Amino acid sequence: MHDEKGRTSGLFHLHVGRFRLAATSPLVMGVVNVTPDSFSDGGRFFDRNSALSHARRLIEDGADIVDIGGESSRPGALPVSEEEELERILPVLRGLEGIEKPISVDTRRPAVMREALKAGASMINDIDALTAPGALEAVAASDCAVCLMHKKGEPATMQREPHYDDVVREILDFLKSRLDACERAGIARERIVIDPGFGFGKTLEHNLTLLRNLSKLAGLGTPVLVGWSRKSSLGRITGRPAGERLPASLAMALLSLQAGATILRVHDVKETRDVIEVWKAYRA
Ligand code: 9MG
Repeated sequence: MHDEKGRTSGLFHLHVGRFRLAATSPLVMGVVNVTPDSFSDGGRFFDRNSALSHARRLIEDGADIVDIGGESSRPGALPVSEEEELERILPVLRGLEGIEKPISVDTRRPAVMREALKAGASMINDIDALTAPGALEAVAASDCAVCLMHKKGEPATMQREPHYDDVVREILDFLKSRLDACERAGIARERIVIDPGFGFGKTLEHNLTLLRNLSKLAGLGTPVLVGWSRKSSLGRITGRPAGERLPASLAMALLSLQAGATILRVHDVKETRDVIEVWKAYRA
């Protein structure tokens, strides 16, 4: 982890259900979208078998955590029903039962959280940072890890001229208040990671300002997860479509590590692992 000056402060321990991730090295979270409309993989893993083989492939490639999502949160995406979300993710979770890596579920619905945890998930990745009524309780009642992400607005409209007076201050204050809410709900710090939510109600400039100030988030003393992989900000910078954003994603992975990120949420696990090795060699 990094302190507020960006210095490495050694081991961090993350308590993820039955797993303990003690890392001297950053972690990779591999993405499995079980959605027909994901911006970055065009819904290629929508059916159960493709999602399962993709999840296994990510683990072979070196993912430390696999994140499964049944509702797209790309800009412009509309919500799906709770039933639909459960129908998408539960068969995948059941198919991964017994796998020796923690499985995270990307959801903001407390009922989905509870079912996913019963079906073997060890982590909840919540783009709403447990603000839905009952979400704190659903996580507190288990021993799963949780990712608290900042987002401004709703996916359907969040990229329509987002505005902040001070983007870094607002996001720090929001994440601090969610950490306090977790503490009051009895969710131990060792179970929590925080995330500035790149691209969630943020312009390219907001994202870059946050990246330059990531060490301030890391200074909260909780591992920082970031997701830049294939995002539209990278398209804004390079002019390339989602399928051609791997080099830009890897560049952002390296910059994020240098700025204090400890978990990288990515589509391209094998390539990202190489970035981590390069960064570690440089730091050594
Ligand atoms: C679901 N999802 C899409 N992008 C994400 C990001 O940047 N962070 C987290 N935690 N989840 C994300």
